[in-house]
Amino acid sequence: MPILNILRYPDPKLRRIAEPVTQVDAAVRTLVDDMAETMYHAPGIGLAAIQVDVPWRIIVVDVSEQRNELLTLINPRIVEQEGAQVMEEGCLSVPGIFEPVERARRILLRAIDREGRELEREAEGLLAVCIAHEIDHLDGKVFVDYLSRLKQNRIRKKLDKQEKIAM
Ligand code: GNR
Ligand code: NI
Repeated sequence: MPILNILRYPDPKLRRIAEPVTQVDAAVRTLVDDMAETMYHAPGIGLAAIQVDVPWRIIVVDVSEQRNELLTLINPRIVEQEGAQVMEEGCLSVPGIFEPVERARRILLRAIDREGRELEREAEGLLAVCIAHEIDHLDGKVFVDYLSRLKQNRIRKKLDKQEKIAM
């Protein structure tokens, strides 16, 4: 299975709003499998389809230490949230940058799984942060949007420099 290319901030394609999945068919399952492989290979704890240039509402997440608790969430939505927590976030689309972001401490989530079944679950801590980070991607948002203008400009300059070294 192929490792997919991950778009890099500030690519305007990361700003698209992903479309709901209407049917969990073979094409969706193949994408899910390729996304999981790409996430584990990176390595990362989550990946949104938007990051691999597919504007569908699909995310994969695995925050387990053993890397064996894959969550596939299709059309995910947060239906309840409470509390607040600040965590240092990173993003595969913003390599090498880590900054604190405040999000809900606990969320209640509804989604469709890889088999097309409705699921509802609670998440807190890192899992809640990661799911919120991925759902943001589906809405065209990147974690750096929560940082000050000054930090955003510094990040853009740093990534530009990295890009030039890589070429
Ligand atoms: O790998 C990732 N680590 C991470 C750490 C803290 C908060 C969020 C994340 S998600 C990120 C992978 C990614 O970019 N998903 O979109
Ligand atoms: Ni990300």
